[in-house]
Amino acid sequence: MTTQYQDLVRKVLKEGTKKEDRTGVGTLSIFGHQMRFNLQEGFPLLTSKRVPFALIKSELLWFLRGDTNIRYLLENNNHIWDEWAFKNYVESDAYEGPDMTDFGRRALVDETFKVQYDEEMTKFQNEILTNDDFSERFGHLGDVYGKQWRAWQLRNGDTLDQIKIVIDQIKTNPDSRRHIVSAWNPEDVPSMALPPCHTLFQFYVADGKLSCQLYQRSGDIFLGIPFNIASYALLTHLIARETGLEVGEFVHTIGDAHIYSNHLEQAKLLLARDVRPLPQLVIQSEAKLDQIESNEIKVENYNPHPSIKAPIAV
Ligand code: THF
Repeated sequence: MTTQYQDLVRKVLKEGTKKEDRTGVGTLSIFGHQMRFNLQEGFPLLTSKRVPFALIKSELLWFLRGDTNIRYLLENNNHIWDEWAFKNYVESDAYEGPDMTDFGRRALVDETFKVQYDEEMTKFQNEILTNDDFSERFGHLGDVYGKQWRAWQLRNGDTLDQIKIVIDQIKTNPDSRRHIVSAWNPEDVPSMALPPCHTLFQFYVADGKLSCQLYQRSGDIFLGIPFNIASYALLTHLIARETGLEVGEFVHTIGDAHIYSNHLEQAKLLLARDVRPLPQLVIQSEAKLDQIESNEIKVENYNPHPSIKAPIAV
C-alpha cells in the first residue's frame, strides 16, 4: 500500500520553505520531488480523503478531445476551471457588473462580496451554457492543454496531433526514447489563462508494459496533486488500452511542490488518517480514445475517508 502522497505532505510541512506566490496566498514549498505508482497494484486515487473521480475523468476527456472551452466541463458539472475563464471575462470591456478585482481572495474574507461573486459567477456559467456567442468569446482558456496536445500550431500553418503521433510510435517503435508530449509552448505562454502546470510527459515500453512519467513544473499538493496523479494514471490506462499493452508505472516528478498556507490544517487532518486499499479502474468501451464517454470509465471498491474542503488559489 503506497504512502507516497502522505510522505510528500509530511516532508513539505516539515522542511518546506515559506514562499510568496503569484496568487498572494503564500505557500510552504520544496523543489524537486519524485513519486512512483505501480499501476498493477491498483488505481492511485487517494484514500485518505475522497477525491471526486468524475471531475478527473471529464477533465481528461476534455483534454483528449482537444477542447479548450469550459462549456464541455460545465455540461459535465465540472467547475474546476471556472475561475480562470471568469477572470478573463471580468477583466474584459464586456463586463459591466460590480468590481471583481482579486475575487478569489475577497470571496474568502468578505461575506457581502461573496454573495455578489456567487451571483456573477452563476450568471457567467449560465451564459456559457446557453449563449453560443458568449461561450465562443469567454469560454476559452487560451491555447491550454487540449490545444497543445491535439493541435500544436506549426510555423507553416499546419497543426500537429501529439497524442496521435505518440500512439502510432508506441505501436510501431515501442523502444523509442522519444514518446513525448509537451504542453509547454513558450510562444503561447503569455496568452494562456494559466500556463500548463503539467508541462511534459513521456511514455516508456518494457516487458509489454506501458509506463508514463510526468514533469510537473508546479504542484498544489493538497488540491491539484491528487487530481494530477489519478488523471495521468487514467491516461496511461487509456493509452495502454489503445496500444495493446499492460500498464506499468506512473512516475510523477514535481518542480515547485507546495502546500498553500490556507491548506495547512487540512493537510494535518489528512496525515492523521490511515491509508486504505486502492480501488480498481474499469474501462468498458469499444470507442477510440477521444470518443470514450465518462460513464464508460469507473473505479470500483473505492472506500476513502470523507472529503476535506479547501479553498482554491486563483
Ligand atoms: N490552481 C491551483 N491553485 N491549484 C490547482 O491544483 C490548479 N489546477 C488546475 C488549474 N489551476 C490550479 C485546476 N484543478 C480543484 C481541483 C483541481 C483543480 C481545481 C480545483 C478542487 O477544488 N478540488 C476539490 C473539489 C472541487 C469540487 O468538488 O468541485 C477537492 O476537494 O478535491 C491543477 O491542475
